[in-house]
Amino acid sequence: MKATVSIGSNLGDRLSYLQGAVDALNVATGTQVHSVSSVFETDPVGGPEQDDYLNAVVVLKTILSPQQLLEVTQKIEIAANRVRGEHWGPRTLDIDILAMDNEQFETERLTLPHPRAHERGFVLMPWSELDPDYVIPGHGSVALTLGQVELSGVRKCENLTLVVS
Ligand code: A4P
Ligand code: MG
Repeated sequence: MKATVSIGSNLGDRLSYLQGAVDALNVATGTQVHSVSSVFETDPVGGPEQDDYLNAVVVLKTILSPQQLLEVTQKIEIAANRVRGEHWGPRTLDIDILAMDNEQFETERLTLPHPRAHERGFVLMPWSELDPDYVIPGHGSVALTLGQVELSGVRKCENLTLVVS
């Protein structure tokens, strides 16, 4: 399956947390990183007043089920979140599963596609670099959807890059 995930950080060494997520996703059993977007600095959306995020999107090849991939991403978050304070406050690392192939379902633990992905510039801008023609189930293509959201708070960081090792 193709799985697309969003990674974000707004606490501590943000770029290192994102790079750590890429590395961990690549070495996890059953997943391999296929491509990684540019890094974007983004105004926080929702939540309490907090610092700007770094956000990126990663496309994976995986043999895991959606539930198994969620377990992997949550373990990676926990490993990076040891210094995390308030639950709903700023976070060292957030990994959201945006979509997996054409899966469309809602359970208590997992909703695919991610219910807010199609309305967020910080998700759609990096996603459109990697997979603009992908049709988000229940919405439109990533490129089309990107044209319908506010992008003023999303700035590409030309001097920051993530690598796949
Ligand atoms: N869950 C359900 N579906 C999914 C999915 N597709 N991927 C459940 C991942 N998790 C999913 O997530 C809460 C629960 O959602 C999980 O236990 C899982 O079972 P969480 O990561 O513990 O908490 P959260 O991320 O704080 O909550 P939530 O509601 O997912 O927040 P969002 O929507 O992820 O928003 N602004 C900028 N600029 N950049 C950001 O990255 N991120 C957020 C978090 C807010 N504002 C932001 C950013
Ligand atoms: Mg989350």
